[in-house]
Amino acid sequence: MNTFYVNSVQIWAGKVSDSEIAKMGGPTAAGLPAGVVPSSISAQPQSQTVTVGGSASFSVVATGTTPLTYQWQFNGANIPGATASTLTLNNVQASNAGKYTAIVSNSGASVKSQEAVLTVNPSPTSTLQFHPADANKDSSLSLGEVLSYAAAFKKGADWPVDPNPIPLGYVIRGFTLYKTGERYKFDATAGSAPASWVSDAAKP
Ligand SMILES: [Ca+2]
Repeated sequence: MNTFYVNSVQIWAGKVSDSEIAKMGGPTAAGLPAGVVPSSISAQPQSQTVTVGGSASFSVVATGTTPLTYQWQFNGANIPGATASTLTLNNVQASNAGKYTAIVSNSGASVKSQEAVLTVNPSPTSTLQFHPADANKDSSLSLGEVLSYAAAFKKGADWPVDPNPIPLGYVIRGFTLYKTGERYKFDATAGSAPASWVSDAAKP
């Protein structure tokens, strides 16, 4: 075991000057304490395109003397709590589209990553808005509509609206919506089709 002796301790009342630091053991050319490697980014976050409701993930890889800290920004503003090397966005909405950057810092430097652009595509609502059995597209499933759909399913017949062949889950969903009041609405947050069509009791 090594033994260390402290033979002098000095306390400065004011700011320590570069020349004073130099006397204490030699700074680097950048004015950093000896041995500190400034943070630098070795892998930049990459731009991505996702569909509404999907997930996006941005990562940055950095080197330098630890500890390294991370702060992600969205369109130049800090994202609260986004302080890991990877930023994951779930259930992405159109409002999440924009520029993402990471700021990586350590005792030697604070560096900003390149911008990664998140593009958010709208979901194909033209086909998802209505249950395929809703022939007149009035957000209501009549008994006649669900029976016609079920009959086509039984026969294995093609239905004018995709998906084909008709999935059993779509038939069951149609009957469920009919039984719970006929009115329904499209709700992307409820899951993917057919779970995305939910009963809409609020409508008359
Ligand atoms: Ca209808």
